[in-house]
Amino acid sequence: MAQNLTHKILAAHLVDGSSLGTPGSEIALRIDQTLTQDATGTMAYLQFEALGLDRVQTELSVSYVDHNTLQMGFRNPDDHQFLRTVAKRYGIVYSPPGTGICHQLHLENFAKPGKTLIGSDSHTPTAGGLGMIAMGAGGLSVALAMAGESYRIAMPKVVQVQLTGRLQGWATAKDIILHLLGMLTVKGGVGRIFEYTGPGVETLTVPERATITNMGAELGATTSLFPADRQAEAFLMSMGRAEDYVEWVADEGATYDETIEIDLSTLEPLAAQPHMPDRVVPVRELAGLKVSQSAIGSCTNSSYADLKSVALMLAGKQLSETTDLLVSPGSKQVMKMLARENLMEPLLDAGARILEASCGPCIGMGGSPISKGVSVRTFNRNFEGRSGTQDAQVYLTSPLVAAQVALDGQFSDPAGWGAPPQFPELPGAAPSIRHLFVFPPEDGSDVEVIRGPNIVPLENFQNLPGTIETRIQLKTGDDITTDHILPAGAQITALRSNIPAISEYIFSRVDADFVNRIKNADDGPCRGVILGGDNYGQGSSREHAALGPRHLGVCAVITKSLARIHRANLVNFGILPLILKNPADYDRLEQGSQLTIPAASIQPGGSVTIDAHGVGPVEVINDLTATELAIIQAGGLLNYVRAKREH
Ligand code: MIC
Ligand code: SF4
Repeated sequence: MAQNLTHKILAAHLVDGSSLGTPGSEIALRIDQTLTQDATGTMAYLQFEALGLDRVQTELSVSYVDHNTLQMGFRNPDDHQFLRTVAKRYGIVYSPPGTGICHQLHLENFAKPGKTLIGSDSHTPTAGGLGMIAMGAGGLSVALAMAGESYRIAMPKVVQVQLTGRLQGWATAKDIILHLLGMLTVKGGVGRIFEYTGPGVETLTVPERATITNMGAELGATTSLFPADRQAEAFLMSMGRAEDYVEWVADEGATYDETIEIDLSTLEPLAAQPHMPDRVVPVRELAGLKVSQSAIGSCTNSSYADLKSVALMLAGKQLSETTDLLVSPGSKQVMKMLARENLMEPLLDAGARILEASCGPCIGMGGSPISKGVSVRTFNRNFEGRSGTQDAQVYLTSPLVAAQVALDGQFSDPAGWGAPPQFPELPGAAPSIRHLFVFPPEDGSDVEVIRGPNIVPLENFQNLPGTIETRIQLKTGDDITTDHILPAGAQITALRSNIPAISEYIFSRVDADFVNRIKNADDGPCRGVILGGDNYGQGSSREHAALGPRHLGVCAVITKSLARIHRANLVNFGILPLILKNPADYDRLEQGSQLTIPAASIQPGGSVTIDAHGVGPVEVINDLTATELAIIQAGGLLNYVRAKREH
């Protein structure tokens, strides 16, 4: 039978007894590659160590340092040292701070068509631009994949995104994904994989494709992918990796669960307005809006072609005196290519500030906008407060739009911009930076893993009690992001390897009293439940948004619906994800409502009745598999796997 590309790659990685079955059923996959970044990686490697193996079991595992690169005290440098030594000890490739942003580096140096990758960062699907199944996961899931365990997910629906035509004028790849976000919203991709097909695909280079697969994460999608075709071959050749090319395309006549069509020639420059990536409008509608800052880069739009087109636009011009321009290149390779073609000079001369090749302003590590400032960013997220300035207004656009508004100091109608710069071709042979990665020795058994004071040992969690007696400690609205649960920013993110310390910030921007309240609850092992709305936990893969609440004593989250990675993180740390059978019960329950949850009666996929004191019975369902339920009952995945491995 004719297969789509998603099914082909998944089928080649199915672990015994598992079948592609129907959407929603559980599949277990062999994982070829893993990646971590520093902010989630320290925990992932502590968890890997706890499994007691001598070496990673994957074909390739890479540890990138790109989030916490600021060194304003011992914490981040200590983390880097831990990551460097732990990588050498267990057979992991180490990418030092400043080398680049994990997704850009992985695409350029390690991604391979037809392979599977999981990464402890939600934008891991970026590598789907090169024809692989690349998924974001919590750090513990990545640790288990490094230990050779299969990765279990609910089989997603496969959505065909049929592209026809060719981008025109100032429209770019970014506008394709912004268009989809406007159409489908941040919940539209949940339980789905987006597979791009059709004649429009051939017109897009791998870096353009990667911009689209990167931001598929904002749709809530499991992942997105493009075929590995002539464009993929050209990209790999340019990267000096021609030998990694294998053709991976869908069969002729393949079928899909759903289809969306986009005529590329009809797209125009778009912008996502504050504070959600799906609040998309045409740029022309924003004409006249003053812009105080423009920021180009992040894992979404920091490729050679992205920055070259900006350099060409800025050549011989100067920024508006009221607009700052920050440029974060994706990798040192990108910087070398720009330098080689004398393209750094136009950026510098125009007045741009060139930052390190790291996440930087995208995660509030410097580059915060002025109070109430309008910041136009080529990034993928514009959640409130994420820039570090609580009342800043962040718009997401393509690099071309971000460069134009930096020149003009305001938005204007692209119809008046004249001819767009030509889209840059990939260089025939890009200068390599391979020697900057630290490759591990064959045998790392005598390498000492160095742990500074910022590396705090893992905590042991108890089993789930049979009956949970506790109260709702917080009631939240819809679309709560992991940035709401645990904010980013230099001060907080530096505590990622110290759970007791970082837990002090859980929900700090939503309800400053939350931590106090839950700490003072005298409810025994379960100190509280969170009541959420729709799409709870969307955004980042940071498992700290589950681990922190667990440390504080949260034992269940009751919502209308949950985002995929966060749901998995809750399971990994033994927090019960329960779903209201009747969404209207959300309105009946209040913060402070006392609950009795008969946890021992919960069956996989079944329903139970919670006694909400003073409110009455509330029915909740779950979509847990038998294994997931057993994991939660054991107090989390680490307990579960250790017990299994001992038998
Ligand atoms: C993000 O973009 O929010 C991050 C920071 O890259 C996160 C990971 C993290 O919180 O460490 C992500 O997207 O998973
Ligand atoms: Fe880094 Fe931003 Fe990409 Fe997250 S979204 S990996 S913080 S550049």
